Amino acid sequence: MSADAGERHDWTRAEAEALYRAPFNDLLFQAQTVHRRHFDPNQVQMSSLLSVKTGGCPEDCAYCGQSAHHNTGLKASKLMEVQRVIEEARKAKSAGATRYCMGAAWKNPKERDLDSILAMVEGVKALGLETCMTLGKLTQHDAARLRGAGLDYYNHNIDTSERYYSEIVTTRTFGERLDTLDHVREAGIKVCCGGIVGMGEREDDRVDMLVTLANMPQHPESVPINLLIPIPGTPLEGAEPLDPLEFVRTIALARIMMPRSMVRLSAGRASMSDELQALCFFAGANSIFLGCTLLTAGNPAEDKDRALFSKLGLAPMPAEQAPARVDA
Ligand code: SAM
Ligand code: DTB
Ligand code: SF4
Repeated sequence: MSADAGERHDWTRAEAEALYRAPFNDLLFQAQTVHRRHFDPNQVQMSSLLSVKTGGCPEDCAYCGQSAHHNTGLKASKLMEVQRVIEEARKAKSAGATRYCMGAAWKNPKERDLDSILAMVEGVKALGLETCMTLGKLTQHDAARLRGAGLDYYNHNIDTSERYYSEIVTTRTFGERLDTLDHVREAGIKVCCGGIVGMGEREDDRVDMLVTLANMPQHPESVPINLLIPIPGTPLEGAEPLDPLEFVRTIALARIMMPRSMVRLSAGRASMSDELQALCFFAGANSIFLGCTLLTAGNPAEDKDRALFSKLGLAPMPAEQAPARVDA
């Protein structure tokens, strides 16, 4: 792939910080200008999520209600039947989703589960949906098999800065996350990689997270920016809420630094006002999760999103307009 003239991979923290801290109107104007250069500003891509294996996860991510290390009262489940996953994907497609993202609360997929996982990818793809999976750490071999089944995207977030990572997760390292992302790229699967804000991180952690993403040899095709959903029983249940304008600044910086990526306004929309979401779309977010449940937590109901889209004059983005840029 050849990077276009506006795409950079050599951001310094100082440059990124200066943008992040610019007067709000200057930052949003620049983000919207970059956005319009690459996208129809009134179109938003819609993905739907399904947890195909919930809870009981051996990792200790401080934000997550599915970790076995926290007492959140969530009941762990086994891997879902393939046919049920395909049924759920069909419903999401009729609701307007163009991409289906399936998540499992694993450290990594086990050999005994791979046949079912590959069958889910094949079945969902056969419905005409883009497929995405998030299953934890992958080997090169796992990634190649997923690609062979037709997997379009793999979600694997870096979540925060390298500095703050060890305060959020102790059962794996930031470097292991980057290794899996390399395997995904090498296999020719598109990368979905972003993070969470509102976890008590500093401003420079938000900036550094975006510098890490933007300086990858290829920008992730999808960059989910999640606002922490504080889940009772997790270490972050009482995290100090982030000023919403800092969230908008994070979206704007992601848009400017990764001009051709889909920036997804991800977890946390259920607690956001219409006005805040409108500002995020203006700042360059152009993708959302559709449907009233994320993996385990709530998301706005579809009729609420339809009403918001109508008020803002937004339309769903057809699947083929989402940039496909992997040389496989
Ligand atoms: N287990 C896989 C992994 O960690 O890669 C995939 C599932 S994990 C739930 C996917 C992402 O959801 C996390 O990386 C994090 O960014 C986001 N997430 C999880 N819990 C969240 C919460 N309470 N609030 C906001 N985002 C959350
Ligand atoms: C991502 O960055 N956000 C999604 C998706 N990738 C897998 C997940 C959000 C999870 C929110 C908490 C929950 O539903 O348990
Ligand atoms: Fe497990 Fe993923 Fe939750 Fe971490 S974020 S505890 S890896 S399900």
